Amino acid sequence: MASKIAARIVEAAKAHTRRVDKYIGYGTAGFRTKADLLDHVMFRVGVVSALRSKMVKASIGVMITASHNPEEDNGVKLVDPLGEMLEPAWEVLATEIANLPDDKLSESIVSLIEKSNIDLSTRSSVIVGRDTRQSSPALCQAVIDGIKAVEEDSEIADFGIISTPILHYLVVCTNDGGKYGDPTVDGYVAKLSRAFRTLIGEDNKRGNYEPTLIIDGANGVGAVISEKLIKALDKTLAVNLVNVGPPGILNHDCGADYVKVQQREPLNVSSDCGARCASLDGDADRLIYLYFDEAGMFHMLDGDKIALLFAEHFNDLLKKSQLNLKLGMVQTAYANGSSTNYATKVLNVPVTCTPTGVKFLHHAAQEFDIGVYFEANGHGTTLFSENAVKTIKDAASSGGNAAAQELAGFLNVINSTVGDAISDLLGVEAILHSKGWSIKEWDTMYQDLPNRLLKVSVADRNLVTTTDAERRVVTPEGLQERMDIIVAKFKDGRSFVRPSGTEDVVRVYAEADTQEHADELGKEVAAAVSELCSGNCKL
Ligand code: G16
Repeated sequence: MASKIAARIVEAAKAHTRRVDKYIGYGTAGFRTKADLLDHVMFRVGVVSALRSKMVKASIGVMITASHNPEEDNGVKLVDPLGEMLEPAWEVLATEIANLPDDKLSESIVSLIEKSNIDLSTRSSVIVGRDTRQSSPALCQAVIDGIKAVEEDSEIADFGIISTPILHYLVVCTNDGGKYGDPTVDGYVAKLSRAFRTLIGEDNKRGNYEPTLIIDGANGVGAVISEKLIKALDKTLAVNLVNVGPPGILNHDCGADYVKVQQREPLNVSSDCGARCASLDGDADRLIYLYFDEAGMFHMLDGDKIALLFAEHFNDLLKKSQLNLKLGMVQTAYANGSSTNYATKVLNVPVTCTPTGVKFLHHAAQEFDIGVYFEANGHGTTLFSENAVKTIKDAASSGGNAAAQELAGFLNVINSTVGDAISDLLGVEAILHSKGWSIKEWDTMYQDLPNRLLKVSVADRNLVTTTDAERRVVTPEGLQERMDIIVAKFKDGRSFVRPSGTEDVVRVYAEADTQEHADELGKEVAAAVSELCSGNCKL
């Protein structure tokens, strides 16, 4: 049976031959590179997803997206049955299969089926989604061809253009028989908007909170979903949606990554706009807030500020409701030093540091009853343990505990399956409303240490290896020692470097007491990386 399926796959693969011998790895968020290199990878991912589905006897998700990357890139992420990222051992298998020469495919598929004990009689079930990139429909077809090569009548639910978080949501709802929500896009929008409206109640204006918001849709799927959401919110929140297309300019001078890295406003948002703005990224899993003050100065509230807003509010609600649940936070090395200080010293909330990649943060957040995890780039969510969900719901339903009822409301607004810009946005708005805060009051919770992110193009970014949650360099030899000397010159200086898992660059992070010093520190470290890896530095 295994060899029969392998023969079918080899036959179908003739329409998706491996025309490039560039090695393509499973990076921070799946396979990601230039779209025109990905046809054979997509076909093989389709094969892997169908086999994985048979093995786990559940629906698997496949999302075609390169998220924050430019339009010409594309990629694919695989989602396991509980909505979590693909199991690491299968990342390795998928990478092996994606990079095999065509004539080795058969042998490798047979060995995968036999070694993993895959029950071939189970019907494959795969849920597929894609972002708005022009290359996505053809790459999606390659995935579907791969799924069908394994089994012609596989169950394929092709949802077309959806956000990455919606794909995760659909996988969870499909596998749990609809307990988490209705497994449709409308079900997702209805669930979140209903929960938000319940939290806000009758009066959508409170204290200094104004229910008006600009959403920067990054010219991508975030704009598509926001349009649906705006209708469903029914004026509870008045939204002015900008950067809604046309196709081909995804993330161009807009979106969460642009705002975070360039530390400036996106296109079509200006200093006289007078409102707070939420920027989404290309697949709507990241969120960054921004505003201009009375003097016209730009301010950015990134993933750290969002995490602290959630952590502070949940901490407060836990105290008020007298529920004995352990709250914790998870960050990466990119977290601003001030945010970690605020969490540990002011809120007394424990903070775990993991390597970059939401899969690591998600895992670490499961250690707490309520685990708030965010990367500084705006990618994150809050996890509630089974015990937390039960404790909160019990307290809320017994009556008279307003804080527990509010916490219960957040259980429905938050998409715990993965970082979700739309759900996070509604969470932020609900908290600001609850506190009666303007964005400025939120911003003054703590002051960020000035920082700078740089990219260095090098011949081989994998020359750089790291340890200690990416905070120390192991190779190239001598780089960490050079960095230690440079960092010591700057007051409050901190810097680290790591190879990107989504772009062909080495990333450099620097923070110091002033912006000028952070910029200088970043440049000096980038120059050292460039010299030791023979590359060139660019912003
Ligand atoms: C992905 C990952 C994030 C990661 C980001 C950048 O985000 O999901 O966890 O922070 O890539 O990764 P790197 O620095 O390795 O390039 P997205 O939104 O692009 O899918």
